[in-house]
Amino acid sequence: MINLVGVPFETEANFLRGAALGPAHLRWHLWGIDEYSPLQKARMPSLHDAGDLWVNFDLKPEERLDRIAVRIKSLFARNDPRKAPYLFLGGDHTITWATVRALRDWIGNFAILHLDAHLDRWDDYGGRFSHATVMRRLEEEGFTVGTFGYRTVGSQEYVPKYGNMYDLSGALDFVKVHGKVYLSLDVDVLDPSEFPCVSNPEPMGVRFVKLLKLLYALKGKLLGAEIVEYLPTLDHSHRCGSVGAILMRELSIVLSAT
Ligand SMILES: [Mn+2]
Repeated sequence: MINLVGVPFETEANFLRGAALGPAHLRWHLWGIDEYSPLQKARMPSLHDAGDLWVNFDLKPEERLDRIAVRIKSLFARNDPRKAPYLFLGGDHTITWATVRALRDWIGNFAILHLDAHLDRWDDYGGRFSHATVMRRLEEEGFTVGTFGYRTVGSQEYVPKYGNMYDLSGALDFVKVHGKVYLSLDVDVLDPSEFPCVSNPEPMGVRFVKLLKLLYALKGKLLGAEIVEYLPTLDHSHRCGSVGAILMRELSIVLSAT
């Protein structure tokens, strides 16, 4: 079994909007695909769905995220993340400020495997807490973050100690060095030809099949995971939702093998 939690959160800093609709649409698209994975020769584990964590949109992003973290920890108190890992559905990437701090309070230190077209290491991008600053804030909090698949470096950003531009090579070495990791998966790491429904599309991305191969190699190495930055508002043909649902299925099977 794995635990599923939606975090329908987005700030106003995103170029294109709609990430808050991600959890509802990913659940809906799950109805449209088979539970059996021919790729892993396994069926999706049962999902314990805790629903979505809504918070007052009038609050500042960091206040909303603190409240989300408190609610995540109350879920952990009922369903221990060490017994059945959690899969969080974003929401924009700012949610990681809530998810990983809640998990660290519960299980202690771990590193973050961050797959993304972007470094998310601006100092200020529509404020100190947004999808574009979150990995910098987490490094300031003492987290080790390895970023793989990025294709751009913003004017306030730095190239991280761990990571690789354009492709995912080195990600497994990062995991070997740091032990079990939390996977923070921004779907814009994929090439826009395969997944265009994102806030800030970047060309020269990762092919879906390559991402799946990395996920399969992460069996037994994940403490938890999140899928963020899917924009149903751009998904007029529902092509991204079906890719997202398959990603959920494949990742759930990998997580349940932990
Ligand atoms: Mn991104």
